[in-house]
Amino acid sequence: MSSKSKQSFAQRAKAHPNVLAKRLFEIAERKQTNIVLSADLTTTGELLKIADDLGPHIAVLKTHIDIVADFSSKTTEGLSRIAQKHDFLIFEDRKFIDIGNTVQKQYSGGALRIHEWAHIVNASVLPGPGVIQALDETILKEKVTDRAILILAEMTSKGSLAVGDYTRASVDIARQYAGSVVGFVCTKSLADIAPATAADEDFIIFTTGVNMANKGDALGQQYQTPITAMAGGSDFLIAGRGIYANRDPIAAAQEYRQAGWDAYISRIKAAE
Ligand code: 5BU
Repeated sequence: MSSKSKQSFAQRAKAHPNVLAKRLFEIAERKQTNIVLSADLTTTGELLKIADDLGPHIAVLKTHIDIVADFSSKTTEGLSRIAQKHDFLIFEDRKFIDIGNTVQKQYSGGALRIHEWAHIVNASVLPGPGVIQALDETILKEKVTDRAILILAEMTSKGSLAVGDYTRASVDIARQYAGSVVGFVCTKSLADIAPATAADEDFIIFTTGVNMANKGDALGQQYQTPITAMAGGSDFLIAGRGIYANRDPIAAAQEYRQAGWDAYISRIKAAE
């Protein structure tokens, strides 16, 4: 586990050089939640309803905007309005993975105009560093301070090839673009596979595949619990069906929030 994961979000907010990372830690601390809701709903109405209902309990809402059947500018305008109302960030799980030239068009243009409304996006470094350079350039060119990138360093699906050298390369490339890359999507801390090279390095660990009731699904998804994820060095817990597909999504969100926050508090207490 990295030494930063033993510090509080408030301490990390103070020290972090990236404006969006600071804001994320401040939101988490203010709302006492490290839950990222993976809102994989397929209509605008359902997506906005879950965002509004669960907004008070989450730090970030993660979208797959291309699965929204009736997508229009109303979808993202609605999301941005609700994000402001409930004080959370929006993360589009786009997994950019192409040559830089294509990725810039996918990020800022097209039908989805992701750069306009998503605070956070993610990308795979399978194409090499150019994909991150392309996103970083767009962020710098627009002169905005509230946009950031996560590198997809590992995946939760059975047989994932995002391991070993690929994961190490993810960390190397993150260091080259540390102005915009604020962390990783991965299953655990990467400190063992790629130890920090600077004392103040603070990449944020987002962990998908978090579910309190199931071990996986029929299509290769593999789950861990909020407790195991936090013990492994995760900072933010990404949960989808465990929350939105629950009979009572609000109660489920509260339960995940409590479990994630308790695990966070015990981790920083143990380090004191
Ligand atoms: P679930 O309903 O909690 O299984 O949803 C998990 C979400 O996280 C879903 O949107 C996936 O696309 C996403 N995900 C993942 O499950 N595993 C990964 O390695 C990555 C993303 Br990267």
